[in-house]
Amino acid sequence: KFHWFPKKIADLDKCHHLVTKFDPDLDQDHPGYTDPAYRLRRKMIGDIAFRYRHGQTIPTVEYTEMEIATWREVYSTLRELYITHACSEYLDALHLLERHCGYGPDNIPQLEDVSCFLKERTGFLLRPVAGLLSARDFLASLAFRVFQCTQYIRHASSPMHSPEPDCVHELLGHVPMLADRTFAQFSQNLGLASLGASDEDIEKLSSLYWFTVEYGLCKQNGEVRAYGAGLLSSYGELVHSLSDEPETRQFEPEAAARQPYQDQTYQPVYFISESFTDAKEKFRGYVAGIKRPFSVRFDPFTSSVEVL
Ligand code: H2B
Ligand code: FE
Repeated sequence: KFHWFPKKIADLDKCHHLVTKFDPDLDQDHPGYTDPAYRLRRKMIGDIAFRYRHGQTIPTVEYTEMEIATWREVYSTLRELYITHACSEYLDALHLLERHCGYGPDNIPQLEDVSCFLKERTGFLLRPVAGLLSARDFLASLAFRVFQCTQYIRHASSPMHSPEPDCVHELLGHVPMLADRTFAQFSQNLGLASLGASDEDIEKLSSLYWFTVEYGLCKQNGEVRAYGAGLLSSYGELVHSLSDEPETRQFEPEAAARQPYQDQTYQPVYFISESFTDAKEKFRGYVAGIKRPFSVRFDPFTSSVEVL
């Protein structure tokens, strides 16, 4: 007996299980907890995600001056750091996004435009989501080259930090990397490995996801650079990760899958990959060790998985 999982891309309409951790309505430490206007705004934007079905155009959000000011502050601060801290794949994609997708300090890009851009680059699509998704649903969508993306922005009182994913994290952290072919394939492989997996394996894959997609570092021309979205969307941790404070280890999937992770403060340890190709190859070996009573194959012509 194994867990239900989506077999075709439209099945992702059923992968919408939110985790209430960090929810501004329930978490007293959330910076928006005592701000009813913020919580109302979140409901309006969240409704777009609840109503969304696969294949529809993602509705535009007219962001307010205050929201754009929050975006501007993060964008300008991070943009300068990227030059010395982000990997080359990230920088190349960011330039394209600035040229073709409305990326810049004065505009919050629209998910529909970004989704069209990614579709042409790597076949990835975005779909709106109202908050933190369960790991199982989140990983399952990656199997179909779909990235579930929040559309609201963090609270104005803490532009440099958000306890939960927001559009700054998605658009500045994840999107540029999803435009890279090798990284996109790595992400999809992680998703495919999660389909129908045991709860225990989902835990391990989440941990792997955490130390690569969210907090990964890589080598580049003798230097270490960041490619993880959690780093590229957080000024403080981006600087910290490349300082000599934290412990760093060579990326090994087995070790990353077992390493406990931190979602409250900076990571105590980071894993450094030689390259995305290297990470992808090592991950292939890891997946071969996951026991499932079936195997899956993605059919790109129909965007569905065959169960073998
Ligand atoms: N949900 C959303 N909306 N965005 C994420 O980046 C995210 C998620 N990451 N759910 C997932 C969980 C990740 O932490 C894993 C796979 O556990
Ligand atoms: Fe993320």
